[in-house]
Amino acid sequence: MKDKLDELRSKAISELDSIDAPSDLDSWRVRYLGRKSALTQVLRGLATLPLEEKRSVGAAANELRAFLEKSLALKEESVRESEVARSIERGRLDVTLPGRPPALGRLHPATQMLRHICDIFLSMGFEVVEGPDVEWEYYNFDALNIPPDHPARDMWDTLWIDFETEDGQRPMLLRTHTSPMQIRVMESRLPPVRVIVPGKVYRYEATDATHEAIFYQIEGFAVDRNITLADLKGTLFEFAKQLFGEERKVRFRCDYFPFVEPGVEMAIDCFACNGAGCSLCSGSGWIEILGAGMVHPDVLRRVNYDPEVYTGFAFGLGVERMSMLKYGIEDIRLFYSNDLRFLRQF
Ligand code: FA5
Repeated sequence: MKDKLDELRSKAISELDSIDAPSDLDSWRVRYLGRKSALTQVLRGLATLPLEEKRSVGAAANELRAFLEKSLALKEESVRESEVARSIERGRLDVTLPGRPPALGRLHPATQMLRHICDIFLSMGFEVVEGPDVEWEYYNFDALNIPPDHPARDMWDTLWIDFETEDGQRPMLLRTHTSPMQIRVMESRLPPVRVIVPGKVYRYEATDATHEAIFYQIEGFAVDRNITLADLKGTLFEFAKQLFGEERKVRFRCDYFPFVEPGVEMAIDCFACNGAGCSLCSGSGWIEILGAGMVHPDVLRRVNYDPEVYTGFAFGLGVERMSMLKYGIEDIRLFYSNDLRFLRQF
């Protein structure tokens, strides 16, 4: 058996030496190391040999296998090198050509806007906090003065999670807004708080040019002694100036959200028509950009903040909508349709 292995070794090596094309290396590998090769047959047949012979033949066959594998690897390398050398000689490979630049990715336009808005509020002393996308009904609704059966629940078309408690309730959902984080943050710390919460929100609604089912919001709120509506207006006015430019006018009007009192909506004058009225602003001259208000005393009481001592403001804005306004994007669905012609513009 030993002689047979020696013979195999010298035959394999002399054939390997004579190879100079990569395709021949593959057939050599099949012939000498493949499943049907003589060496593999020897290794498979070890079990039938007497113990002594099994040991010595096994060791020799394994050593030969390792030797052939190593020789093949060395040969592959030298064949590759001589291929390159031949290509250079023939002038087919020009090593002086500049390399191909690797394709660089970039931040998604929604992420860019999200970071930009966070930076504006960070510069005003706000802190960034994040919260869960899968939320309890309590935080998304009840704690925000929206009990079951309250008609305000219709303002947020909800995706409920298929999870049932022992008493048959289904209290888990995908958050419809970032406002639940008002409660979570206030529950976990004492005033003063000044926080912004960027994150994804989910709504069970049909998409159109201005509505997505999954989009980003940024919540902001501040609670302390003596915070007034003037602080809310001042903060949001400064934000709009930094994002949209000095020349934009801002308008506050009453609006309804159950967790603020009073509630307001903020609009900027339409940048397309400068307030004259056009199709973008539906002829009104104004474009609504966010909802806001003074934190409702019942919300403060629920987290054990004394509304006689502390007051606060809160606001919530849609990130993609801000990009649409700033860059004149006409359809929100462009953000998530993965069209590189759109994405590469940012
Ligand atoms: C809210 O979600 C309130 N939580 C905002 C709030 C916070 C009010 C704190 C008061 C105090 P609303 O549903 O209007 O409100 O959404 C807020 C913003 O999200 C809107 O102004 C808009 O910019 C954006 N938005 C709403 N629905 C969509 C949608 N389907 N697609 C994209 N953006 C949306």
